Amino acid sequence: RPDTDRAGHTQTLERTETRKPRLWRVLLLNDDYTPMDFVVLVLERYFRKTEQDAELIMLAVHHKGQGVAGVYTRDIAETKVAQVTQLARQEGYPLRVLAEPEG
Ligand code: NFA
Repeated sequence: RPDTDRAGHTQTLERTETRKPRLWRVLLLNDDYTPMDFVVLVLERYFRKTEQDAELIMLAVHHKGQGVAGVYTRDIAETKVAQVTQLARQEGYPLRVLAEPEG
């Protein structure tokens, strides 16, 4: 659609419907070296889990290989991946964190 008419006047089209953004899962992957306490701390600090929920999620990742830390819009999910990866590397841990689209 051109944004001006033949006279050069700006054309507008109102839209009243909004669409929900696609959501992204942030996944934690298991490894043999990252301490369990560090994974729990990450889940509490970056994903706002209670200590009890954080422990359950950490153990699920430990036993099943991966698990969902949280679900966010793309920018927020990518920021959490970057922040957690940076902290893990700073501490010398190989923890892998990634975001994948839901649905
Ligand atoms: N498997 C790690 C250990 O035994 C703990 C861990 C859990 C690491 C979840 C990464 C993710 N120390």
